[in-house]
Amino acid sequence: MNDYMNNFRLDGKIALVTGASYGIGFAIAKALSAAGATICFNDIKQEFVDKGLANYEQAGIKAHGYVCNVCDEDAVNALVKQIEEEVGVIDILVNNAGIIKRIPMCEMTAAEFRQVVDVDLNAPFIVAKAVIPSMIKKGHGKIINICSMMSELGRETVSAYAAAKGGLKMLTKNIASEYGGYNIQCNGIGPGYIATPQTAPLREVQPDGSRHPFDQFILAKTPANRWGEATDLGGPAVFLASEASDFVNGHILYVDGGILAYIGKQP
Ligand code: NAP
Ligand code: GCO
Repeated sequence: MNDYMNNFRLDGKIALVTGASYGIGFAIAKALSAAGATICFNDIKQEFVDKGLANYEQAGIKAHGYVCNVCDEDAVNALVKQIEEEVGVIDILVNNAGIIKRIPMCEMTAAEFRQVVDVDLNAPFIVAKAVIPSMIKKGHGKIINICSMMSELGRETVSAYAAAKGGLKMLTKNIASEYGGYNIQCNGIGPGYIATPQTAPLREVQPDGSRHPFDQFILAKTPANRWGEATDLGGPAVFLASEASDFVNGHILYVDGGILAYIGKQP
């Protein structure tokens, strides 16, 4: 293999991808595995972890699955300790686990707002805080936070999610600033609109067989004129997890088909 391309390899590296039984996390984990990484992932329930393990096995990947709610700091610290004992020190963290609640702000309860922020912002803080000390000892580390279009833009009904993902963008920059000197690079990936269970409600075929209005809206806003696939995120994740990006720090890499660059197709 061309020696330069070895910079994109992850052989010997251990990756923790949170919430990666399916969806974007699963696609990113598959790509990291294809580049040589050993995959660890978690989900909230054993049932989902088991389904995830089956998905990885079907993809020919021997992953390590754990039950852990990323909002629970004690559980996260125990998870990282268990991974270090059973698999090894985590070289790559992908903070992927996330939820969204689509509720008009004035109808959203404070508890619902806090729940979204807890998973989408507080948890990435908790998990990053748990893995950084060992990364410092090891002399390197990669942290990739899964941000969003809503790290830059707002829209109706996603106030909590946008606040959390906007905060996650700045947490990414702050981790990069605070720990870059330890050879830890912290960057974000900002997916556009990706076809996963999380966005399924936005793509439901209408009773008359037409596309969901939001589906049509996104196609008009996307130069690529398509929804993203979770697999579109694999290459960017491998790049940010690899030595090829050792001088990239505090950057949010938008993988959005051009949405953020485009005013939108004229109706
Ligand atoms: P998804 O299909 O809803 O999957 C989310 C995953 O996170 C699930 O495996 C879920 O586990 C897990 N999770 C949720 N809360 C958790 C918790 N407290 N502890 C542990 N795991 C938890 O979402 P996705 O579309 O793959 O999105 C993944 C990430 O990308 C999220 O951060 C999302 O905000 C972000 N994102 C998505 C899009 C998109 O268009 N899809 C675009 C930009 C950013 P359970 O199955 O147990 O709930
Ligand atoms: C929504 C969508 C988006 C995507 C993604 C876009 O309701 O607007 O769920 O928020 O999930 O975050 O980048």
